[in-house]
Amino acid sequence: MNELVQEILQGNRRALARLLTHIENKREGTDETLAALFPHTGHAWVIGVTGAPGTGKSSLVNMLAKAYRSQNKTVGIIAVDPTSPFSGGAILGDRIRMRDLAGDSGVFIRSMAARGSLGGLARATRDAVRALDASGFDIVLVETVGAGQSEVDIVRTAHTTIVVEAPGMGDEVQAIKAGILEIADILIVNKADRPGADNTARSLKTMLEMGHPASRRHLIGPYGRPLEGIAPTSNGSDGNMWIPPVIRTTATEVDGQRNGINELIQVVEKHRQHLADAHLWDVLEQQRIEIELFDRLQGELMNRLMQVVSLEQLSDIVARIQARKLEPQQAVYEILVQQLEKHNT
Ligand SMILES: Nc1nc2c(ncn2[C@@H]2O[C@H](COP(=O)(O)OP(=O)(O)OP(=O)(O)O)[C@@H](O)[C@H]2O)c(=O)[nH]1
Ligand SMILES: [Mg+2]
Repeated sequence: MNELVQEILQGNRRALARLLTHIENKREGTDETLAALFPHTGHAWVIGVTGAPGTGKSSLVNMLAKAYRSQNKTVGIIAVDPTSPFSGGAILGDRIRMRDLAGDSGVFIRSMAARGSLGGLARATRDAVRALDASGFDIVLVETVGAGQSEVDIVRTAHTTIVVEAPGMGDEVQAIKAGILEIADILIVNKADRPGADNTARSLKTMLEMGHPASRRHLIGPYGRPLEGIAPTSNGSDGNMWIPPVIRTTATEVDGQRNGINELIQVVEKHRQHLADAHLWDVLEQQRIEIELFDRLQGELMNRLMQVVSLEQLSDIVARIQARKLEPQQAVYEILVQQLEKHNT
C-alpha cells in the first residue's frame, strides 16, 4: 500500500491536504490512491449545503461544524468554488467566517477549485469527499452555490441535502429559479432575523404542498430513467416518503437555542434515521452510485475524445457549421464516426 494511502487512513491532515491538491491538479497516480481508499469509505455522513449566492451557506456550515464539534464529532468541510469571477472574494470571506474553527484539530476545511470544466469540479469534489471519508471524519459538509446542473449533481450524492433560502432577495424563492428545490431533504430559511422570513417560509411550504411527492428526486435517476422502489402506495400515503421540513435559522446568532441550529441538527439526525430503513437506504445508495458512475463516464468519454480530436479539426467543423455547410448533430456523428473508425483500424 502506498505511503500516502496509509497516512490518510491514519487521519494524517498533511497527507490529506496533499491528496486534495493532487486531486485538483489531476496529478498522475491520484486515481490509484483514490481506488485504494475506496474500500475504507462509507462511514462519514455527507451533508450537502446549497443555495443562491449570499444566502448564508458558509455561515451555516460554520455553525453546523461547531455544533457537531460540541458533540465530539469530527468535521471535514469542502467549499466548492466554481471559479466564477465573483468567487475570489467569497472564499476570502469564508476564511473569515470559518476562522473560529481554525486551530481545532477535529475540523478540516478546504475549498476546491476546478481546473477546466465544471464536470471536473464535480468529480474533484466527489474525490475530495472520498478522501475525507477515508481519513475518518464523522461528518463531511459540502458547500456549493446552487447555480446549475453541475452543482446540483454535486449535492445529489450527499446523504442529506440542505437547501438554503434567505428573505429579501426579491419575491421569488431563489431555489425555484435555480431548480434546486427538488433536491432538498431539508429547507432552510436563513437570516430569520430579517423581515420577510415568515413569508419566505410560507411560500416554501406552499410550494412543497403543491409539488407531488413523486416529483422528488428519489424517483428519478440520471438521464430521467425512473428508479424503482420508493414509489408511493396507490392511496398516496407512504411511510417511506420524506417530506422536507422548513426550518428557520439565523446563522449570525451564536445562541444555539435561538439560532435554529440545534433544531437543524436534530432534523438532520431524523433524516439519517429515516434513511436507516434498509430498503430505502439500498435504493438511494444505488441511485447515488448510478449518478456518480454516469458522471464519471461522461467526463471520461469527453476527456478521451478531446485527446484525439485536434483543435484544428474542431475549428474546421465550427467554420463549416457557421457557413451552414454542416448541421451540428451531423457534426457530432461525423466526429464520433471518425474516431470510432480510427479506433477500429
Ligand atoms: N442578518 C443575517 N445575516 C446573515 C445571516 N447568515 C449570514 N449572514 C450574512 O450574509 C452574508 C453572506 O453570508 P455567507 O455565509 O458568506 O453566505 P454564502 O451563501 O456562503 O455566500 P456565497 O458562498 O458567496 O454564495 C454575510 O455577510 C453574513 O454575515 C443571518 O442569519 N442573518
Ligand atoms: Mg459561501
